Amino acid sequence: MSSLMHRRQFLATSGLAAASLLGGLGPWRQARAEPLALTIQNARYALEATPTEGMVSLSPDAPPPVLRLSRGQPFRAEVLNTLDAYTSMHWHGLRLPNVMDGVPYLTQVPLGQGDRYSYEFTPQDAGTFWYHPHCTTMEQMAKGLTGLLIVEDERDPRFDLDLPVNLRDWRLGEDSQFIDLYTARGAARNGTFGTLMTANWTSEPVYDVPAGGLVRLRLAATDTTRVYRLQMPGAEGRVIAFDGHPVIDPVLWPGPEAPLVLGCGQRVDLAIRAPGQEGAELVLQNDQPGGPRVLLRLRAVGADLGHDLGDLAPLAANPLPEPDLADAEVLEFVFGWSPSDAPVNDGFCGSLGYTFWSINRVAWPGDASGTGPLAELRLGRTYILRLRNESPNDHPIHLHGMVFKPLRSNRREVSGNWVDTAMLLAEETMEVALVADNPGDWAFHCHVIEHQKTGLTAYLRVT
Ligand SMILES: [Cu+2]
Repeated sequence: MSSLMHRRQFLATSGLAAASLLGGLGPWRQARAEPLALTIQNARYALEATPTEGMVSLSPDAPPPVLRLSRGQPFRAEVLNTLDAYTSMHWHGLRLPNVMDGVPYLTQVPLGQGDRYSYEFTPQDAGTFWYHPHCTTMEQMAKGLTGLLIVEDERDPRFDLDLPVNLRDWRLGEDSQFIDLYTARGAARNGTFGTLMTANWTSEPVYDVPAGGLVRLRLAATDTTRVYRLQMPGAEGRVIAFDGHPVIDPVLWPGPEAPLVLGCGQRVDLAIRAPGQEGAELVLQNDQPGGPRVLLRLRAVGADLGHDLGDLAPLAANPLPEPDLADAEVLEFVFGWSPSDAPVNDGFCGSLGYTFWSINRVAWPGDASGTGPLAELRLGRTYILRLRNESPNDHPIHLHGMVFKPLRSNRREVSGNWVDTAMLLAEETMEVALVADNPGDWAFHCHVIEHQKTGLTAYLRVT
């Protein structure tokens, strides 16, 4: 029997056992005072029967742990880099001081081998977020360094099970070892897709959930390339949060007719009532060419708890600044091909060796280039960002440090929920509104990492 079979069977034993597998350290919960030591290091892990060597994680033999913080409680992490490559850590979706944002040259120097950086911030928003490096990003993310970060709130509704899920792919050969992490062909189109799809570093895990119980499924799309089109047919549930923030504009349940589009870096929280009958299953799948592909299964166990979604308290609102649309300035951004004479992006943080993409016709020339901001925003002012994708490819456009609300699109109805990423479909123009309430230089880039690293990167300055 393969180790994969062993792990699947072990995963199936209980939801709690599964949760404890999320990191070699176990899920980490915020205690008092002590800084959390995070050591970026090489790892080895059996994604398939044969262990994959040369992975990147925070322990030698396990996925990066789920970090659980508390809203309003200071968080301190000391990150140590043991890799023979530069790195940094970014806390995706969190609204924090600029100097803690983890973007090389913009907010800190890159960390060489043996370097440390103390990250310290107090989360003001509760919800589902994640962390990943922002230097040598392509290689380190593709090889494993993506983990969930959950901010809890004492007012959170009580679920029978809280299940964080890290959705991502891997590019492995027949021998389960890494193959080329990207191709030029992919980088110039929709990115280079993985060969193995996983949830929590497991192919098609089965999670036991209490029959008739209420489950909070926290889904994070941390893949470098894949835009998910999620479906959970036949489930009784609702979408309660998007990109970490409580849903204020209802989102359709992700069924076969209306897959939920989750771009690279985005999160969605689902509240689900598990089937009452023991053994009954719910399937989370991705709608993709060739037909739906199973990502994970939830299997009801035990006697029917008979809980009711209607009894769940709503999520408490996060303290987000409401845009003043009557007094908004419009800023235009166009995402497309790079000019033919654009230089190749290079620097300490890794180069793919090509330039294909640009924002406002400028290809990001390199992290250390000293390029100025793409736009300067006045602190406290409302802006409408008009985001025009003139390419035939999808671009999940992510802004650091602030969140925004989609207003309208030329292609579809958009939901007016707070997000940190505008999921721009091919040829789509979307307008989003934000209050520039966080001073600093904030990275603004596509989260298809091959696009980010071949020109589709810039930053906005708020003063
Ligand atoms: Cu892109």
